[in-house]
Amino acid sequence: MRCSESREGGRRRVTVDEYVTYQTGGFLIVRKLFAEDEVEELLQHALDLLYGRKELPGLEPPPPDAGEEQLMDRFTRIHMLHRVDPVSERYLLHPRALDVLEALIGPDVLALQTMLFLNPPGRGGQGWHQDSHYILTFPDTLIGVWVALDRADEENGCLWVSPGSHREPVRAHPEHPVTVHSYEAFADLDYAEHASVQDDSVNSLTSVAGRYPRPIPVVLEPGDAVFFHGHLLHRSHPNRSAERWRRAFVSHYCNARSWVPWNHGAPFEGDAANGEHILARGRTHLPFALPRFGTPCAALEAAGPGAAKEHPGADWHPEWARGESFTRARG
Ligand SMILES: O=C(O)CCC(=O)C(=O)O
Repeated sequence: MRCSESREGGRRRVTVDEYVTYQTGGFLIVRKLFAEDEVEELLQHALDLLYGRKELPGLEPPPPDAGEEQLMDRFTRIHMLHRVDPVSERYLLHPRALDVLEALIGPDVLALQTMLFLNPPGRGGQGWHQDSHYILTFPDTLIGVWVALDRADEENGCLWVSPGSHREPVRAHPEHPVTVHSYEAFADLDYAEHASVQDDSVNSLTSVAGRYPRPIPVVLEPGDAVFFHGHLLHRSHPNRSAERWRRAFVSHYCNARSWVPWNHGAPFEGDAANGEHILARGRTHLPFALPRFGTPCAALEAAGPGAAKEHPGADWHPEWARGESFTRARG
């Protein structure tokens, strides 16, 4: 008997082949992670925020006379919206995403981060980088989930990955040598010079990616997702299409028993920020946060009835909507 036969229905179960694909290549494509109506909701939400039709605490509305160019320039990505936005919290804690995460990095899953990408024509792009360079978890169990809201392909700036490169240690920024790896323990681990910079001639991770088979574009239809390892070298190019958007909803998670000295650049008490991040699945001996908007998840189950009402105050930071890469957001 397969052990999964004894479990309840309705889950997005991961096959052994999918698990091995993730472990081997450092990424796993899951088609139709979000349903059509869910993608529609997120697309509409993204545009409502961009055009100022919906307001959220900390997200400054555009001036009433703002033209199209000015609106497009407002942000190409907004970080950590789930701290102030019930819609983003709901998709961060989406049960199908958590089902897959439970198999890949679980059983205990901590939800850390959200990014809403807009990328209209001519905008966007980020050079080679490893996400564990920015989001620290000890032991390192970081994983990203990149969900396409528009079709994402080479023309409009899809994600590119370097298959197998997740086996590399994480390279830290020279000015921030705190990393998941101890530099003292390595004989020859170099720093990442200009990580995330799109100019390959200055970004030292370009040559690390070059040690692996050719990078591949991750072409996705709306609702499809790629789950990718925190060490995987990946990048994107600007949207080169004439009129297609490239919108995406991206979240990061780690095993809830990892210690997380990271709060996206915002202050936290003590030497770890676990208490700021939501326990999405399973259990943990470490602190965790409740969902602020009551999205069902393990944190609420653990805290018992009534816990959803006890939201702490919002601590979202306006610079999280400046559209820059998250290089500045260490902490
Ligand atoms: O979507 C992009 O343009 C870059 C996304 C990325 O690098 C990430 O999610 O870590």
